[in-house]
Amino acid sequence: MTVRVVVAGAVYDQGRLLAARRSAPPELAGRWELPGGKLEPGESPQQALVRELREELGVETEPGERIPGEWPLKPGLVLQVWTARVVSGEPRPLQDHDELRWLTRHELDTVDWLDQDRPAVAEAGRRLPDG
Ligand code: 9L3
Ligand code: MG
Repeated sequence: MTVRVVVAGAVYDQGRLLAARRSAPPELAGRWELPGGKLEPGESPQQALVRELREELGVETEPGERIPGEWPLKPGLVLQVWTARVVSGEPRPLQDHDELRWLTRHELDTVDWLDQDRPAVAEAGRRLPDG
């Protein structure tokens, strides 16, 4: 079976991590995630991430490093996470999300993350300042 990659962004700004609340599909609505989506054929993970964050949040971003690890989503689909920073624009929930929050390290547990994102969020949180 070909495994497709979903790439998500650990988007940092001023010592905080961006969390996005899904509005779709119904079974995921209300849960929080690191924003992103599926690689299109021929795209690198970084290209896909930049495109997804542009489509979903209306911002231009610069990908950084990959957060080590790969997390299964469902059969044939795995999650990879890259750090990113916003280089222009202010993130807004344009599609698939209805709320965004910037969380400090101490606030990471205040939203109901998708189960599948939790290990990646924990790893991403280690890169936040102690504050
Ligand atoms: N998914 C899980 N965690 C994430 C992302 C971006 C996506 N951080 C799951 C939700 C969907 C699938 O991957 O089942 C495809 O995501 P999308 O293209 O609907 O964002
Ligand atoms: Mg998406």
